[in-house]
Amino acid sequence: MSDGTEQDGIRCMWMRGGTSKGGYFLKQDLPADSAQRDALLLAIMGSPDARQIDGMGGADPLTSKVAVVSRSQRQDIDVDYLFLQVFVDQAIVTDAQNCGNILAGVGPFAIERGLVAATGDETPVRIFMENTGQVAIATVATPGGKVTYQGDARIDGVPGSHAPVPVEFRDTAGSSCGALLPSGNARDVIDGVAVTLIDNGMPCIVMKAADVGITGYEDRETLDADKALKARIEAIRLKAGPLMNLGDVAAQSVPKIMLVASPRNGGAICVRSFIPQRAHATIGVLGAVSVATACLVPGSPAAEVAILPPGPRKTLSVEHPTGEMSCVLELDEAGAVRTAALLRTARKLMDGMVFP
Ligand code: NQM
Repeated sequence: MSDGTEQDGIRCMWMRGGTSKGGYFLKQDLPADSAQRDALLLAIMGSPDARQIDGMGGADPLTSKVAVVSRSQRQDIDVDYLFLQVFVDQAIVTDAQNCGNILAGVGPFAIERGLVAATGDETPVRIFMENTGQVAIATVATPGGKVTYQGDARIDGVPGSHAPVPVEFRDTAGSSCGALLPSGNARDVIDGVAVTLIDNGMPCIVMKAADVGITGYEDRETLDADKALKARIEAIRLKAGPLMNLGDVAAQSVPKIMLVASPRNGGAICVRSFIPQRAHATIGVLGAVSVATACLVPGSPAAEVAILPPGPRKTLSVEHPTGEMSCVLELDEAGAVRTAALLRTARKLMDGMVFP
């Protein structure tokens, strides 16, 4: 730690989960007091510092993430998972959002740490997402009763192939905002821009890219360099916070911003997301579920540009800067999303002690 005191190492596993990366800890290995825990995690990541040079963070919100995992006391649940976003250049650690990418590593981590017993060649792990009180089921490849990270599954944004980790979400509507459409509207207008305020696992503001002066097909670097665009969408975000029951979101990592355009590569929708001040290299998992759900809301800006497949079980390919993410949405009779399923992969990178 920067105060010069020698600290003992803390047991942790570093993993890639989906297109994100971070530290995975057993809850019992971290301080119970959340202020102490957060100070420790800031020191471990090297925050606040734009380069995170004195820590493990990768100078990007996507690589400055933490999973805290414990055996669950809940019925029909194996483990509890708390996600923490450690800001890169501010001394903030927030639990105000889920992360479906880091979630992909929770099942393998739980089995490796002995919290869950492997049940054959595949082990379903039922995970309670403490941030929002919802459940995800991740299926981990466990040939011969042992976790493997090797396999043939490919996800855009990650080189190579790995063992598949299919993840299913249930009842994610209103995870943080209390309702799928927290303002009660399919369409609101903020600063002259038509938006859908939506939360199907991740609070998002969905608007047409063209309405804020871009095509929606730009790469991450171009978007990150566009200061005028960033100022404009941040102003919209700050006004959307109270409408989404999130209050003042100036120091929050939610809501995310989703700029949508017509698909170009045979998908359902094309998205450029901001999380929320930096452009995403791909798209978040629950962010993709939320934006795919917005495409199904009649009258929404997303519905105007989306191309939807027919039927009650829809595979919506969400195009992003480096490929696509396919969300399989199962609808009920009323057309509401009942379950959402996605394919992720994960990989153990390091297992040992980390020094704050
Ligand atoms: O939306 C980034 C990520 C995420 C979150 C972010 C995520 C999700 O790509 O479920 O995965 O939106 O901050 O890891």
